[in-house]
This record gives sequence, C-alpha cells and structure tokens, in this order.
Amino acid sequence: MNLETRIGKITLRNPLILASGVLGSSYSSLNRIYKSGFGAVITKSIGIEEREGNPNPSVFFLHEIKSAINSVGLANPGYKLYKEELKILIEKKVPTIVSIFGGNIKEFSEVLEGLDDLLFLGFELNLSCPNTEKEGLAVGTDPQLVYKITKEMRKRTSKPIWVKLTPNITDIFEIAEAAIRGGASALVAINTLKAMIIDIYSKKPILGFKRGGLSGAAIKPIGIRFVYDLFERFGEIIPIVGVGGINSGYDVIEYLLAGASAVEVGTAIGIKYPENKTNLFIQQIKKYMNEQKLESISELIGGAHND
Ligand code: RRO
Repeated sequence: MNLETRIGKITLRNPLILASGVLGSSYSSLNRIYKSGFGAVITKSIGIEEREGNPNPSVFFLHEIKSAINSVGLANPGYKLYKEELKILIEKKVPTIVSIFGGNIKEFSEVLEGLDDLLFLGFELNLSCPNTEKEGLAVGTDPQLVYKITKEMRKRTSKPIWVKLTPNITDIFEIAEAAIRGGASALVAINTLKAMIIDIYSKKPILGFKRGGLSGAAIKPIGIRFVYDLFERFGEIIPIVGVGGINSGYDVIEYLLAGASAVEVGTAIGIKYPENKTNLFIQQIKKYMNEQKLESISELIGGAHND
C-alpha cells in the first residue's frame, strides 16, 4: 500500500503535514514531528522582523471539545534570524514548507526573497491570520490584494506557492479564484475562525488580546465544506490542502474524500505530542484503505464527489 501523495510538484511520503504555528518554528520540534512520521512540516509564519505577539494568555485549550482558541499575534523571530534555523532543517532533510506573512507586497517580497536561496519545498502565504488588524486577514479578505500578492510572489520564486485562505469571509470562491489567477500552486483551507471566550466569574475575556481564532475538532465540518466546495469548483485546475480539526486517520480520510490532496494537522498535535498519535493516524488510514481495498491515496482524493 502506498501512502505517497502529490500536491502539484511536491511529493510527500504521506498526506500528514504539520500545520503552521503549532509547536513554534524551532528545528528540534519540527524535526521531532517529521521523525514521528509526518510527510512534511510547515513553519510558524515568518515576517520581516521579530515580533513578540499578543499578551498572554494567547493560547487556551478547550479540552472538552478537542479545540483551542489562540491570539498569538504572529509572534516570530523575523526572517533573518529564522534563516539559521531553517538551514538546519534543510541540512537534516526535513521536508519543510515555509509560511510567510506581510502587511503588503513589499514586506512579503522581502521575506520571500530573503529565504528563497535555501532549498526547502515551497512557500505557504499566510493571508489569513485573524489576530491582527493590519497584517493577515486584511489582505486575505480582499480579492484584489490576494491576486496582487500571489502574482508578485510568483514572479519572485520558482518554488511552489501555497495560499492559505481564511474562512472569515462570505465568498471563498472570489478569494480562491484571485489566488489561482495570481499563480498559486495549491490552495490551503482553512485558517482559524474568529472567536472568543469569557470567564464568567471574572467577567472578562480569557485571552490577553480578548479576541482570537478557533481551531480543532469544533471547526472540522467547516473545513470539510470549504474543501468540498473548492474541489467542486477548482479541483481540476489546482490541488487543495485541507486543514481544520483533524484528530484521527479517519478525519484525514474525510478531508481526502472532500477533495484534499494532503492535510495539515495542528491543534491535535498541540493538545497531545506527536509520537503515538502519528502512528495511530497512519494505522487508521491503512486500516481504512485495506477495508476499502485501495492501493493508493490518489484513489481517495475527491471520492465524495462521485454521484
Ligand atoms: O499568530 C497568530 O495569532 C495566528 C496566525 Br499567524 C494564523 O494564521 N492563525 C491563527 O489562528 N493565529
């Protein structure tokens, strides 16, 4: 049985990818996840300069619903410092996608061009962080900006460019179409949903930044719908990477059937460290494929669209 999957020009040993932002961006944690059996890892989103992010608490786990809410606020070391970490990942042959963000084309370009000489797999443009006003969401909800940023980045690198979309919009097609027109190599859906939690005794929002983004099992059906819709409309022309609430191998299968060529796992890894979980995911995928008499992952992709 073959678990390999292709996302455009990128081939991975299996469809499991560590989602951006989970367990930070250090060599040791990303390497650990790859070693546990993942197909690839994505770094925390990297920008032009070091950012501390929002006040604590900035991540709060909602264990009873296997979910989390965060307002991290794009904390990262800046691309110049991060480059050293990235070099080690590449040297150790960890298949790595670099997530980048910027408030405008100039910032995106500086980060992309500053890192592009290293031999990692590709870029993920984070056009969808819910936790700042200027960067992130502001660019990811404007089709014109999505088009321009994607197009300008396309000109500047020969590496694959994945575009990570926000669910915090009314029309995903408009934004997805803009990314495709701009030259995206894959669409990634979805980032976190705008959300909030309040402590009823202190009568205060729990997160330091008050508002945050919801991830984990609570958003899985939303992610599935976005992937299903995107595959139905654009599945013939661009690969889709699914993300949102994956907590088992069976959740991976569900995303593949919706139309994803690979998936990103985040909150599940944040809640429980990867070693045992990865094996379980892989075993569950293999068990399902055995039962269904399937030989390869490609037989599953978009399988829920067959009438
Ligand atoms: O850093 C964050 O607050 C963050 C980012 Br960049 C993102 O893309 N999604 C998210 O939920 N949090």
